[in-house]
Amino acid sequence: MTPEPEQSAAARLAPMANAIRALSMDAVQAANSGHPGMPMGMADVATVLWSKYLKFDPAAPDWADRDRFVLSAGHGSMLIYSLLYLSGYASPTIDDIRNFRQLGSVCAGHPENFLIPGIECTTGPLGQGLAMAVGMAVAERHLNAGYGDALVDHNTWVVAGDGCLMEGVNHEAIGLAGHLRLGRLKVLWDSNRITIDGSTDLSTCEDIPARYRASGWHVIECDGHDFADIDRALAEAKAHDASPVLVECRTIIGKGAPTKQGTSGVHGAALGDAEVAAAREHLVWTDAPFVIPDAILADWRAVGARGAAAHHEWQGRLDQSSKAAEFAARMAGEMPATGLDGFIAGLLAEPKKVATRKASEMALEVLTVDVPAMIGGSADLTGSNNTKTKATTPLTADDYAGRYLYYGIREFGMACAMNGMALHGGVIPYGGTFLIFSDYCRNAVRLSALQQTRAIYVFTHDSIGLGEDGPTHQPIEQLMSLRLIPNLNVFRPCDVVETAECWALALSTPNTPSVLALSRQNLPQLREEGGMLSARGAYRLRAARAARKVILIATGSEVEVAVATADALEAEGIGADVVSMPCMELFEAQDEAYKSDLLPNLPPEQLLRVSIEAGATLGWDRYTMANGLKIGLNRFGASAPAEDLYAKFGLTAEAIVPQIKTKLSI
Ligand SMILES: Cc1ncc(C[n+]2csc(CCOP(=O)(O)OP(=O)(O)O)c2C)c(N)n1
Ligand SMILES: [Mg+2]
Repeated sequence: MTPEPEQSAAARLAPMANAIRALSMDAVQAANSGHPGMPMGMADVATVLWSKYLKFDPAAPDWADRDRFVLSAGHGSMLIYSLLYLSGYASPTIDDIRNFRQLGSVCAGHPENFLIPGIECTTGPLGQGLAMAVGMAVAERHLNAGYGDALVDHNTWVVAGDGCLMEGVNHEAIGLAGHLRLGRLKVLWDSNRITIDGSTDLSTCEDIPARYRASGWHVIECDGHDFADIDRALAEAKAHDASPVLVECRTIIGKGAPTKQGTSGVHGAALGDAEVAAAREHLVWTDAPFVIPDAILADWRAVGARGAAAHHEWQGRLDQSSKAAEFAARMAGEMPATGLDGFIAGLLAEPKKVATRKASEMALEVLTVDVPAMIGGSADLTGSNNTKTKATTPLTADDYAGRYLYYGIREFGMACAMNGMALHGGVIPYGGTFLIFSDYCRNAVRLSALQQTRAIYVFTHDSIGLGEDGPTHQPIEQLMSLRLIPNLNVFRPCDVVETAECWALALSTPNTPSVLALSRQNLPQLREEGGMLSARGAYRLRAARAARKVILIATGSEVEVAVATADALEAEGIGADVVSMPCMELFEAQDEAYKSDLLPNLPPEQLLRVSIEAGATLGWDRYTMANGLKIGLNRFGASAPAEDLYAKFGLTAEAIVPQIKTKLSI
């Protein structure tokens, strides 16, 4: 094909870009809410990218070898909605765009991956889109190492704004990407030097290209409104795959809005009727809102049709491949059979007293052999999180086939990358840090839940039981606060058997992320029977022997305390059930009959409910009820051996029994 002369390319591309501008300003105007500046400013760059460089097929948004396009600057959602509609995806429709930001429209305020198949990830929390793209690029290289260029050979393109580059997580993300030499990652920086408060001069004088270069990136610059220059920059970006690439696209925010462009006024407010009319004149756009002239739409649809051939050829290669079935199963996220049942049977025959972090490692030794999709890692706490197994050799720039990522001390970057990997598909990421530092990556954990990814967080050192490191390292409120996040399963297993069960459960929910809160200290094996009891979320570990007066409900390391408390009560003729509750979310999902059998609805003087968990007690009343007893810790811990701390803070049978007797008026 002979290249199109520059002049005619620009003549074709300019109206296509203006279609994005028109849709964006009209949708924001109709909603009287939204962000026109970013899509109008990046319309020219996006048009060149989509019409020439991005590999995609609107008829198959889930085609495994498509390029990934991440709109990290998620407030500019009208950019991606416009691109998807114009290039011919089934969703969104023009009516969805008309109803931008309204109830029922898939065109939500920010792009949501669960509403539109062509949206790779949910963005809006600045910085995380780019950081997720790092994970997507990792997954791509890893799968390429396993399945070759014939099946996996695509780029991850990102549009990021000044805000995405300013967020702290950007440092973590680009450091990791540079170190891993992720040459398939191409970031297009919407360098308009404007944020909400005004010029970026107000808050930064950073030399961003120098920072990227120092992190191992290749940096290219272009005029983001000169089609030929954009084309040159993107050609270079695509060709360069020795390292990740940053393309600084110098743009004017709100380009096309004659009096407001270049100012922070176009960032996040409707332009207003007068400015929209002036922009129409300026852009020579005579059509009514939401009407795209046939010729321009045809050019866009031709762009959309471009990828069908590549998709078809790829399908042919897949059909010929001896690994076709395996690849399809991997991309579908199917779980193979594992040897976990046998492992648990071994534990029942020969009980083990180990920390649950160690128990997790034991389960992982089995799982990572049987589930090749699992990619482990830790934010520099590998030896403490016990996340590395024999099967998971390091994933490095020199060996993308590896399955263990040394994330460095980058908790947020790690969690974002895990989301990106899970969203890419074909891999199941798990990663570790201390539970206390879950706060460092909390918003990414939240996005795992919102985006319905199977990311598995291994959060060890889950209470004051970690001991001597003291209150800075001892989580108090983290456990309960993670339970506040919808669609997140928080597991806190009490022993080696429950830990294995919780791992199996975490792997079994492709649309729900999991947290495994694990102990540093050794815990006795309390489970004597199999049966995957953790799947119920809570179950009766021990039934009362004497007449039942008390139900002790505990999680994790405090189940041992509950058992000791029950023993002491039974010795005095007070019957006590012990309920282990490794996962509140799964228990909540049980039917009423199961719930009320486990926790009968009786007044406390007949049946006292007691919760025992070494953390914030707020929320436990859900199970103890108003007049129950909540044993926990509503203050910071202290630096001392674990046993001394449990004694000091009253997390012992000796301290708990008298309180129960008082409550029972015994
Ligand atoms: C983590 C986070 N903090 C704050 C915001 C609110 N916010 C949305 S856009 C924006 C400014 C972004 O500036 P830039 O990326 O340059 O976008 P532009 O104004 O150029 O469109 C801010 C602060 C956010 N979405 N996410
Ligand atoms: Mg900006």
